[in-house]
Amino acid sequence: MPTPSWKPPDASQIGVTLETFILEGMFEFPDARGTFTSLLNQICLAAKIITGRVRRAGLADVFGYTGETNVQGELVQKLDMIAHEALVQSLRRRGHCAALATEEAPDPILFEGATGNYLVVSDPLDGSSNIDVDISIGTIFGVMRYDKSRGPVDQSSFLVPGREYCAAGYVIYGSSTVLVLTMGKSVHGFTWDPTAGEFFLSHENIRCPSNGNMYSINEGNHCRWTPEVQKWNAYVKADDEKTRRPYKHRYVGSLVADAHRTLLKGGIFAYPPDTNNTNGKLRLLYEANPFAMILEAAGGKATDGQKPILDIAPTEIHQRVPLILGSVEDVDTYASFMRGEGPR
Ligand code: P6P
Repeated sequence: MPTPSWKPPDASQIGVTLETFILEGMFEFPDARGTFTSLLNQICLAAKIITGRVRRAGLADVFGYTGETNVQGELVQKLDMIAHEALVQSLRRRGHCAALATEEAPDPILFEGATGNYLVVSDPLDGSSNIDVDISIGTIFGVMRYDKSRGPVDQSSFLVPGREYCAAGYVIYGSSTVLVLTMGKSVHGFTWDPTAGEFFLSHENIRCPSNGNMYSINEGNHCRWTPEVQKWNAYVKADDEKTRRPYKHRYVGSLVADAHRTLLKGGIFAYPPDTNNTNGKLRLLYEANPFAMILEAAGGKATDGQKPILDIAPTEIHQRVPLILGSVEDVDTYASFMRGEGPR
């Protein structure tokens, strides 16, 4: 990736918008022109629409519930549907996306007449239970190619391992709105500047530290974890200065917020299986896979406790999976406990 000879004094590189970055091939992705770039720009447009609605949720009567429940049996927040619709409309527009699978719809949404050979998976608004209390939420997405020779698109078209995704990203609506994107080789972050109406490069070539001193898990589930997870939990909380323990505990309860912090600062995020969620709680296609692609491209790791998330062959578009992600050393230590070999 060309390193600019001069950098502006401020954090963002004025002039390097997300579109420029893609068009100038800075993602080292040969296809990042034409339809692929246009598809990413449509996702970016949806992010702009959603961030506008999120930022004034309290003023625009979009707090609260629609009264419906989604395919997961979860109460649908008004903003969930607004985000879902923004994604559907922006992706339908250009015809590059053949179909979209999201958490808010039981079956994929097929875009009739689309000529493009891409599919998109998304959680349009992750963490929406935090909307009414102004805690960071986010949009998560993945892009995969669709092989037209395999016939008309349907659910089975989406059932490919995350290793085959050609792009993945998320938008975090936090103290600022940041869009983080990878095409598999590098990870970059773009911060929304409302005065310019653009995402500007602000986090160039994000790398996940090889280890950290924070762990992120819902401690309230302790009694429901397996003995192996409980032993790992005790390990990270034990007092041992030379291994940076006890780790600090940070848990927002919004995957995008917890995973974004772990990507930037290192450490580990874990949503393991428990007696309530025997396959974990998070969704493989549109939560775990996008973050796994991002963490691996940034030098981190993402597993189900043992094997890489990206190698899991999906059987159902809404299937859940245990998700352990973060610094390589911390994820490996967790895995050693799952094998019953954890350090003493
Ligand atoms: P729990 C939010 O509802 C979500 O889907 C993820 O964003 C988050 O990581 C997880 O659930 C939190 O679940 O059981 O800890 O409240």
